Amino acid sequence: MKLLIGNKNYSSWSLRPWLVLKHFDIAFEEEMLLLNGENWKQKLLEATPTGCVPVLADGELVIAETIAIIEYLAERFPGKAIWPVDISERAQARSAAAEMHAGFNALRNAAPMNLRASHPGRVPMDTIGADIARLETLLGGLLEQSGGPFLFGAFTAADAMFAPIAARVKTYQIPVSSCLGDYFDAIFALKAFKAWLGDALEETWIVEQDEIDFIESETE
Ligand SMILES: N[C@@H](CCC(=O)N[C@@H](CS)C(=O)NCC(=O)O)C(=O)O
Repeated sequence: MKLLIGNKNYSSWSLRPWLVLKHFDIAFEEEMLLLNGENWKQKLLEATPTGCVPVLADGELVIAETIAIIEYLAERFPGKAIWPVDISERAQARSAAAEMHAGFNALRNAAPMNLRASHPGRVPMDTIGADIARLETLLGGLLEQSGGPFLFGAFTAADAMFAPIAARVKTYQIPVSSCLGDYFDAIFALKAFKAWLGDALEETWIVEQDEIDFIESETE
């Protein structure tokens, strides 16, 4: 099984299935396709069905789209509890994951994942305030229900879906409640997340469109 991923510093979508594979101890190879450099988009289009990462290859089968990859892993490894075991919790987990996949656009656009950067206060709260409020309600409600440290107690794919939010909150020092702060700390403390972070911090590539200076210059 091979996962095609983007630069670890920036590729928030790649992080999600990578965390699932790593945390649940599923054997896989990884191959990085850079999101920068000469003809990077052309190379991505040639190597993937959608011109985007992540992509999972399992033998002849090629799966694009983060949610589809995670669902495939959950079905391929049914003993791993990638989603919560309880049917109601599983539905809640999938609902949260789908909401993350389809939404939070203001936060995603204004505050791209950039693990090695520190840009406290650079993201205007009037731009991302509604998304943060929704995260407080959604994640806060699930954490209250489970008692933490993860959304459904133990780490599941739902937490993998929100891991890049933890990264964004840290990079831009976005104010959140202590409940969400503790949750994001738990993600940062996860062995699999630390492994990704360690690799990301060693990268030196710049993906200009994911840098806050570039985003600010575009919105002026
Ligand atoms: N809907 C896709 C989104 C994937 C995505 O946007 N990946 C980014 C990297 S994090 C990408 O490939 N960007 C290249 C581009 O959009 O040209 C998914 O869920 O996997």
